[in-house]
Amino acid sequence: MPASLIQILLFSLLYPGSTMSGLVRSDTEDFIDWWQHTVFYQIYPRSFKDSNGDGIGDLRGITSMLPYLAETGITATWLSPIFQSPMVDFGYDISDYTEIQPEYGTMQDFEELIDTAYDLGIKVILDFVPNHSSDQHEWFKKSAARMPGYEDFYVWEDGILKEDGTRAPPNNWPSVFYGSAWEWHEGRQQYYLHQFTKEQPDLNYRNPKVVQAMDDVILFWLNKGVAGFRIDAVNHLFEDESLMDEPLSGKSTDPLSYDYTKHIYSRDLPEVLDLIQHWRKLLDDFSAKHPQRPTRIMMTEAYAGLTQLADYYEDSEGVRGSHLPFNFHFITDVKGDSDARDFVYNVEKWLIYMPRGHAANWVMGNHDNPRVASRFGSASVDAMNMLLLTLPGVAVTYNGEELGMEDYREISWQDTVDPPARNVGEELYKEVSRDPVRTPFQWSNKKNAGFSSAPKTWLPVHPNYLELNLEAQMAANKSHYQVYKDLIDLRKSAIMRLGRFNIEAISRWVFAFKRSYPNFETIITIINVSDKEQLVNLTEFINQPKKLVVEVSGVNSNYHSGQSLAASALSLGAREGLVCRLV
Ligand SMILES: *[C@@H]1O[C@H](CO)[C@@H](O)[C@H](O)[C@H]1NC(C)=O
Ligand SMILES: *[C@@H]1O[C@H](CO)[C@@H](O)[C@H](O)[C@H]1NC(C)=O
Ligand SMILES: CC(=O)N[C@H]1CO[C@H](CO)[C@@H](O)[C@@H]1O
Ligand SMILES: CC(=O)N[C@H]1CO[C@H](CO)[C@@H](O)[C@@H]1O
Ligand SMILES: [Ca+2]
Ligand SMILES: [Ca+2]
Repeated sequence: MPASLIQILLFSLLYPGSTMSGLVRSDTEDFIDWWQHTVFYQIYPRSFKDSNGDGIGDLRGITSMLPYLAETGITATWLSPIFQSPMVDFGYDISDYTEIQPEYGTMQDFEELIDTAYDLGIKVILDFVPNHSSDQHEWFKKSAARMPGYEDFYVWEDGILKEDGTRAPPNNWPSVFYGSAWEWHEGRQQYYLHQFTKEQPDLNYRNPKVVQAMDDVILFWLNKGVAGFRIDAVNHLFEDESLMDEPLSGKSTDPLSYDYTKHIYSRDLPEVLDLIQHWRKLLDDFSAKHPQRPTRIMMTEAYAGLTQLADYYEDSEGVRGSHLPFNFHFITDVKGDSDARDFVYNVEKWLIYMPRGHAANWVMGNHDNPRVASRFGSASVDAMNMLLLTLPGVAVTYNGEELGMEDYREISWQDTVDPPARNVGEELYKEVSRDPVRTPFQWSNKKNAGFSSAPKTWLPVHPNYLELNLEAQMAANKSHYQVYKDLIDLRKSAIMRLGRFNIEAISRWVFAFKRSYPNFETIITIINVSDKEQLVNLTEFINQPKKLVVEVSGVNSNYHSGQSLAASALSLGAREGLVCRLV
């Protein structure tokens, strides 16, 4: 309804002081740009779709499935790394930032992907991994050989020569993936820093040549038509120049474990913010120069404190940085046994810290963490998608979560490929392995779940694919996929972009939130986060003599869409979520 939309926009211009927490609105932006209210669908390229039968997902596979995204109503996707890589960390170890990994295809395949996506109205975001390259990158080889111009591309140090003539690393910093963060290089006769695997040497951002080289990489891909970047591990970009030992955290007694030290010299340094702001400017300048394409944006990945993440959005001086600093609280701060207060608290705290005029974002999963069905139980899949997709701002979905795919925990040691899992050994690998969340996408009940025609896929397919797959969920009368799609449809309505937001814990186990705006029907989401059924009274929360009508209900719900409910005595099943409309 364009007429009412115009009314709404006028309203927000006329009444700029009205409170709309979590909603994009500032005095300078009188419209909502594409990235402020979109669903970013994360594709893990290795596991999405294999087009040539080698058991590994690839670009042509992705391109062939873009119509699926479009049909689902997805208009933006971010791809985990597709660049040339020895694949020690499955693409997060890049040996050439401007080449496509041959296993995934060619530059022409990539250009076709971008063109197809553009035609389907899908924006493509690439994963940018600036903290480290691969040790096979020519920059690293040149730096190791002290070639002029490259000597200081990486973080090199002599280390400590002990009295007995043996050598030790410069300090006690452990790598994120276990073991010292320093590796001795025979050729150069120095240690180099690697915050992740030893095949991922950290680039030295105190060297302006490195900053320039990475700017060139960003511009290269912008010129290919990408809508922006998701920037990996930003809080690891800088280290304190003193390289002092870090204080012990007391959380682990194993000096090789990442938990052993408090990372005060190797993480979250103030310089990180400067670099984020520098990249923002690069993107803004590019967008200004090429206004025919949508605004180019950055999303940043950092498991960091709220105040830091808020500064990424915009610092205390008002300088803007990341469009969307990932909000991982649904991954890190709520669990299967969290109650309604925990959810309400985690939603509110983000909105409280986020500076005004920015877009909230909610990440429900990624390729590093257990899937929703495994974190909250499979009964929670629909409720968690309702939560994700009806909150204000941006939602981030990891591929397969729309089907409620489950972790495959039974991957054998022989089949395990994830580096941190390989590092800790056969006894402990299951505790840290990220392979279970990276198994191939379950398209159908055919061979390899329709992912590949290969005799063996790079990771095994979850055996539950015979029942749990897209084809079955499309054919069913009701399924996780259809709930997800209904929610995406609902998001298109103006109320979901503009509605003011209010959330409350109704009881210990049930919380509800509403999106409301004058002259629009209010949308209410109600979620029971526990395992029992009970009655709630929503009269006070609704506070209007209106009828509650079901808009979207979950797979196991007794309610169907269009059904009228008594707000004063609403029964919710275990782990049930409901999205309703007040009419
Ligand atoms: C869908 O629902 C109809 C009517 O309720 C029923 O006859 C049909 O068998 C259902 N189909 C599936 C695939 O469950
Ligand atoms: C629900 O709450 C309202 C307002 O507090 C109260 O008037 C009403 O009696 C309650 N209804 C039931 C069925 O408990
Ligand atoms: C969520 C995410 O992208 N995690 C990545 C962070 O960076 C390391 C090293 O590049 C990767 O291994 C993770 O997958
Ligand atoms: C509506 C409601 O509160 N339902 C129940 C959800 O589950 C918990 C614990 O299993 C019950 O205590 C709640 O009553
Ligand atoms: Ca392939
Ligand atoms: Ca670094």
